[in-house]
Amino acid sequence: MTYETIIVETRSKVGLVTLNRPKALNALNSQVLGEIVAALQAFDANMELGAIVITGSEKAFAAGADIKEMQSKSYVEAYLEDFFVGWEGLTRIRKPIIAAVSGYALGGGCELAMMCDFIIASDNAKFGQPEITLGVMPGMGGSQRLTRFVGKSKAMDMCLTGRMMDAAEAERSGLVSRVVPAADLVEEAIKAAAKIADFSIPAVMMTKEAVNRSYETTLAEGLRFERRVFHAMFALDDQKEGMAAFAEKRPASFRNR
Ligand code: CO8
Repeated sequence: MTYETIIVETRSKVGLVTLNRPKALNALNSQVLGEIVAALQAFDANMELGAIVITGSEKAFAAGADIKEMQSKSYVEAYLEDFFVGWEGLTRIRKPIIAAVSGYALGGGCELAMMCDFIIASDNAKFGQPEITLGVMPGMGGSQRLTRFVGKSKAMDMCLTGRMMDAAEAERSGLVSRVVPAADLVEEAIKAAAKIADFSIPAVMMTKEAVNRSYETTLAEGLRFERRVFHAMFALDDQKEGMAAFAEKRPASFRNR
């Protein structure tokens, strides 16, 4: 598949998607949606790869859903096409996805970052849900995910005032896992992804599934799920190798089985 709005590359065992609509600050239109989901599905199916990074430009990860594309949509059109439901494809990717965010991550851009498994931000990153300033509200998960990540008070503040959160506040609030200098962002994210990709791919995928389950269920059910998946891991060759390597004081060599 050829892509027009994103750049798709691999770096060793890491798949890298770079949003590439610089004139529109990487605004997310339906073409971007289709291309990102297709690229991620291809990475997910490629067993040479163990983790994925999504990034934008230094000025903008993504300045939101494409306002010009949606401004004249009617309610019936939005409803019938179930506008934006396609982004759920991203949440079905089973390998870990890191969002490497520099500059603006606004509206759908912030929501895209939150659909990833964790966010590494550059020190110039700015997160926001400014939809209220356009007469609407978040539509790609912001009212739900932001609230779970930073708590009700901050999520209400962000969604109701439309103010932006800088990288330091985002790290303090738990929205991002780490903040790095802007110049190092992509390399740091790739380094983190490469570290993940060197572990056992099935163990990594099961771990992602278990952590995500914590957002979908009760603590008791989540703990039960974790224990069952943990038991299942004893069927992996990689569990035998990882534990033998520890006991033999040597690095593990995972076979991804
Ligand atoms: N959509 C379309 N075009 C955009 C967007 C966007 N979200 N953001 C920026 N652009 C375009 C601008 O129109 C401009 O294009 P042009 O040169 O043709 O005029 C170009 O990108 C550069 O932008 P600016 O000149 O505005 O750049 P500045 O550096 O002055 O400002 C900002 C940068 C502050 C990021 C500013 O561009 C801005 O405020 N952008 C809009 C941010 C925003 O409101 N985002 C939320 C959009 S709504 C959304 O994401 C969720 C909708 C969910 C709906 C779900 C329905 C089911």
